[in-house]
Amino acid sequence: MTSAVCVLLGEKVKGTLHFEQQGEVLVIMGEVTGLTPGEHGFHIHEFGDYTNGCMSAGPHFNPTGVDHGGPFDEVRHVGDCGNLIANESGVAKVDIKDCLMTLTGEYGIIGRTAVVHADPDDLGKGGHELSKVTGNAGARVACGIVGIGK
Ligand SMILES: [Cu+2]
Ligand SMILES: [Zn+2]
Repeated sequence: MTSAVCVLLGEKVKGTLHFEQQGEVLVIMGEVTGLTPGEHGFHIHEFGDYTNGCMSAGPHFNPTGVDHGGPFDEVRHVGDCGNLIANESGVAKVDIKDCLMTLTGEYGIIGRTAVVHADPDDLGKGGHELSKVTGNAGARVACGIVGIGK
């Protein structure tokens, strides 16, 4: 399996993400619209469960049981993708290359949920009580389950 797809749906925020495994690198490409300009936390959450909307996705995907961090930190959740950056029109181009998460296996994200947040992810460094848990990224404004791609 080398590709996956995710349709993000929220009240205002929408988007499509394409995931491609290129050797050790997982490439995530796509576009998200309807955001407020600026940074928005973006993560893979543990469960592919939408029974109660984005809240059912649970916490960040964290199979190693460590603190929250940024995608380039040594200490991070596998699901920590950092921030999407929306322009003045509320559009964020997604172009992420991650060397930790994969499509399948122990760190596999297929069947889990991608979540976009209302606020910036402080990457664990904000000094807030939630910094080391969620990056204090606020509400879940859109989410979608990562599925097997064509
Ligand atoms: Cu999140
Ligand atoms: Zn995290």
